Amino acid sequence: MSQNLDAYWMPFTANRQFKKSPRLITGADGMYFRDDKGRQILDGIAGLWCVNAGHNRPRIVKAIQEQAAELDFAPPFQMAHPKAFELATRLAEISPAGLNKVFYTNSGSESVETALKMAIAYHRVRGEGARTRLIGRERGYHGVNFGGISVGGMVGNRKMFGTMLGGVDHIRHTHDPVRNAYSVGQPAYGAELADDVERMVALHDASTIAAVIVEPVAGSTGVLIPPQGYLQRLREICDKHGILLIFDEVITGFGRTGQPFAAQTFGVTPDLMTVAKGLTNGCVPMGAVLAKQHIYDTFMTGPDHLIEFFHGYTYSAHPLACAAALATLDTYAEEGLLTRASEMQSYFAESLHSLKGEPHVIDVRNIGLVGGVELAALPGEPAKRAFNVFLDCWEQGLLIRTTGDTIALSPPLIIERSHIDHIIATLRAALRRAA
Ligand code: PXG
Ligand code: PLP
Repeated sequence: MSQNLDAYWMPFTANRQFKKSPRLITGADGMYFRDDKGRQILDGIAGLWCVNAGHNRPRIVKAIQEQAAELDFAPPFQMAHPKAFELATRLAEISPAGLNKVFYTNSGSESVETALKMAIAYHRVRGEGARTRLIGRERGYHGVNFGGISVGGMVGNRKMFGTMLGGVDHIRHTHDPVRNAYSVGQPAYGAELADDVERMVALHDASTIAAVIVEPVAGSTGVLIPPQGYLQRLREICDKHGILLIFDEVITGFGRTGQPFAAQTFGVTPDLMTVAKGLTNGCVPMGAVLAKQHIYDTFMTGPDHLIEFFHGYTYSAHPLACAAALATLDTYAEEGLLTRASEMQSYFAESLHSLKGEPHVIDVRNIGLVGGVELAALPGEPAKRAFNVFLDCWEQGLLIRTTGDTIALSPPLIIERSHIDHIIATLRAALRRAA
């Protein structure tokens, strides 16, 4: 290895372990990565839950190349370029009913910050400026910026960073391995956990609460599927108290759960929805917040030469990202990818659940083309067993993801049955080898 690995401080990475034995990806195509040794690696996680149409899709590559040659950048403040509007219209068309205003960001983390700020500002513009509290959920992941880690609920992402945002509280998570282990699809037990929002209201009063933010399916924290009726109940309670409901669909968006968005899969529409990742098939960084018409309208007051919402990014609606996103939506539409997970999910679920009974496996969870396999932790060494399985799979030419002792699978939506067979066989063998 001649390359100098010293200067790059890698994100969310065990830097020292990596630099001792680097895993370098040098190319990709369809379901596969290629590494620096020329090996083909089956991508079991769509890059990082983002390459939903598979890698290096020609239509998207071409759109980015052409856009780069035509318009490199256009300032997004007081200016725009046509593709920004075209994309917003296209996004509104596939989004849950009523979510028809699109605000652009560059990542999931920025989408979360944007949605939280929108929620607080919305109430203020309406004359309820005391509604500033934000309610998140234990084990939530909402990116890494200060708002996101404040409403998030993963201790490792929070404990190092001081006091974060004030005025934030959390409802309990829904993971219940005692009652729900090995559920296929939505678990039966736990809808009542949504009543925690009522407890928040009893404690803080609804007049101080701006919004509740949850992932419809929690991904990063270990694939937690919402119990039957849970999201419906959250919706009802938020409505009752005038609290905005934000769905963070950064992972679940763009077909992961079987419909374009999890809101549609579960039949519950939020007031604000954050997306990123699959929006551009992971090709160019981009995120967005989708808002209901009435939220947008609320801001459209005052003299019309004044800015209504003091927020935005230099790279909001970046031309390269818009071009990539439009070509991505074309690819999804042409190949029926936004509903393909609903066709593949029963085969995927059956294969995944066949891991029950393998060494160390204590739970298997699934929805659409998302799978979680939870392992018993090595005594005194949390996360190590799953990480060892990850390393073993990599050696065998399969990329998976681990969080704590849960293995997460979220393959590209172009996956075929033969790939599923290969993923499960490789994982099974790795589990049998694992200490
Ligand atoms: N919200 C949710 C629900 C996410 O899953 C973000 C926000 C932040 O997006 P950005 O683009 O700022 O990373 C995410 C990101 C994992 C993993 O292995 C998941 C994410 C990021 C990194 C790792 O589960 N999700
Ligand atoms: N920091 C400084 C000094 C800036 O001037 C800007 C943008 O103009 C930013 C941060 C924010 O950068 P971005 O808009 O890319 O998020």
